[in-house]
Amino acid sequence: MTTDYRQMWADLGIDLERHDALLGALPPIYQKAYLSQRNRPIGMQFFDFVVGDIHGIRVQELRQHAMNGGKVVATYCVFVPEEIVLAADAIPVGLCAGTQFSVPIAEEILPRNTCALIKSSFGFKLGRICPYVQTSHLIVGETTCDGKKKMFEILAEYHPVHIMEVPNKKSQSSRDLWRGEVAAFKGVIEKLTGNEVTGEGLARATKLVNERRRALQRLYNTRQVRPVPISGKDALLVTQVSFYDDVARCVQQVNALCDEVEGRIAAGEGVFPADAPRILISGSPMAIPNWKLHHLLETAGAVVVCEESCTGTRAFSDLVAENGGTVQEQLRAIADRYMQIHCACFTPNDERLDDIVRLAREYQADGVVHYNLQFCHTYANEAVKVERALAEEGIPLLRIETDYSDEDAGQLRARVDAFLEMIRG
Ligand code: BJ8
Repeated sequence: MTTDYRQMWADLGIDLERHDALLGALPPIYQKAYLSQRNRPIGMQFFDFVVGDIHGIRVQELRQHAMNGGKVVATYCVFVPEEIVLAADAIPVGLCAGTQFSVPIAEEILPRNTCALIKSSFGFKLGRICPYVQTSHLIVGETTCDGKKKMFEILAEYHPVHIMEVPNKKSQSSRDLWRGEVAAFKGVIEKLTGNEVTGEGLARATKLVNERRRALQRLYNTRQVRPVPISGKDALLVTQVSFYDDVARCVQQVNALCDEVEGRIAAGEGVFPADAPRILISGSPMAIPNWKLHHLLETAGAVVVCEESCTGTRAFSDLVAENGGTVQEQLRAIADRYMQIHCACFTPNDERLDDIVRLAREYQADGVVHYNLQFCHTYANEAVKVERALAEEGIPLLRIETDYSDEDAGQLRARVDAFLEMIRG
């Protein structure tokens, strides 16, 4: 890191001592989880660089945008429509919330028996250790789960927050409510930026975000073949980085990576032996730098071939219709696309069960690992139905409930080993 960044971090109000400790902890973890992998695609070098420079150039870009009068809008959930933010010439940035580092800071205020994702995100703000939060002019929260919803109320004491109401059902009245929330969000963003969200702006932003979705879909499709040409860890990292990198640059880098990985497929090259157990992970999102489960599985001889998760297929599966039209028509198309996200906050949520079974088939998964962050009650309860749906199809399931700490590493290792042993028969 250059000294220029230190000045920038200081200007952003970062607690430099804590921040040094955070950045000091990352390289050995990354070395162990990522750089030690063999036969990685060359295209991953860009993503290695992004992680190595995690609070550097990208923060500088956002800060430059802010100094030029632009706005930065931070989010924690794939329900927040980026298209509207981009259409107003603001920059959306998905905040990370995947590290144990910020959890004890959050526990000074939040109850301990809260999901790690909530505590991690809150701790980043409370401890002033995330330059992305500090750069942002607005955090957009949502009502997807009770813990998050109430955390955002407290977060609003420290940072400007807008909360979108995500309904809990997919009935017509819920859809109407959500359309209203999306329309109101346009007003919030216009007020923040002073820019009007026009039909042209929305069409341009929709096309751009769809391009990123298509690029990620393309990457995921390469994981359906055997032997798999890219590790699950690498694919997860690409998705994680896509939340905060510049959208156009991300599209270009992911497509370049796909060119290379598709070349591997044509040459029959894989990163794991063809008979390595293939695992679909389903459940709670894995915000950067949460690589815990992937690392565990892939160092036990399995390969993760897909994530049915908001840091996976739920982030990019559906496109917004690019039909143009009036601002109202486009907002409606945007709202309707986001209502297709099958988060466990919905009841009923049978579409998610169908997705899991379909993805297990498409990705030739030998087993599914249901990943549940401790104290995430929606996913934990929905896992009961996931288990039944998979049992009907004869697909083995392992349910993992964990947090960001390493305290349960030994126990998880034993359970993963036993699961893989069972799959290998
Ligand atoms: S659309 S999955 S990103 S809410 S914070 S629900 S882990 S207890 S993150 Fe999510 Fe949006 Fe849904 Fe996706 Fe559970 Fe924790 Fe709540 Fe969480």
